[in-house]
Amino acid sequence: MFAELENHDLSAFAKDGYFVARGFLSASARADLEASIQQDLDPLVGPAELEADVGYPGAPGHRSEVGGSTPRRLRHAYARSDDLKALALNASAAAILSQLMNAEQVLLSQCHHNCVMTKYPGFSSATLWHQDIRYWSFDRPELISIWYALGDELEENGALNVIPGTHTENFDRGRLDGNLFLRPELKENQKLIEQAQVVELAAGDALFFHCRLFHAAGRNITDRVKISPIFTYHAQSNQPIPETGSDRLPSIILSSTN
Ligand SMILES: O=C(O)CCC(=O)C(=O)O
Repeated sequence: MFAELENHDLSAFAKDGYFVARGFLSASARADLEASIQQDLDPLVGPAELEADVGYPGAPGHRSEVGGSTPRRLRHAYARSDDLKALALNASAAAILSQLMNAEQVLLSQCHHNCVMTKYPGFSSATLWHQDIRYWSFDRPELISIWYALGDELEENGALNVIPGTHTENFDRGRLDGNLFLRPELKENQKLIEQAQVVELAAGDALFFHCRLFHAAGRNITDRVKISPIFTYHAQSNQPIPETGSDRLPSIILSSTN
């Protein structure tokens, strides 16, 4: 159903740096994914990152504090279950990526994202404004991630916010702090942040976004956990730089027919 993108989706992605494929996952695919992910959340199966590890606003200060064992992400999603592997290699997604990248051969990076993001009630943190590419090393900053909503994602449970068009802009180093987050105290950054939009997703939607798009997310103030698998892709012609963190594990070739 999603094998061919409409021209307006392609133009929206080129202009804004993201687009949403609505209703991408069926209810039964979501249920299977949720069931297999739940098995890895309780009890927690590593490798995982805890909220207490990141030190982001709202996170417990230490693993020994109340809420200190709250997961933030299950790492190595591709290798965790057949359901997650099938999602990472989804042929319709591959066809869309191929169009968005104007590339015949698209690969899944096992080194970046490749995880299941979680936001738990009570102990989740906010993520400040950043570009994912900031710690990644490829020939060109032209990767695309797909964020899958297994449940509805709204401002109150920590949906992503984006600043449309920032994937094409260049930002002076001085606008970013030591961890390469936008410095919110700067007037020019405040103007930029005023243009932010929340990307509300319904269960089953897939958000495709460029690795240079500035994005952020708030805490989950509802009483239900939010679960979002995310995978990152690059074209065959855009390889990781040898001996960097982007080259730790081999990328996986996608096929747009299966
Ligand atoms: O869900 C969030 O807090 C956003 C996560 C995110 O943007 C990231 O880890 O790169």
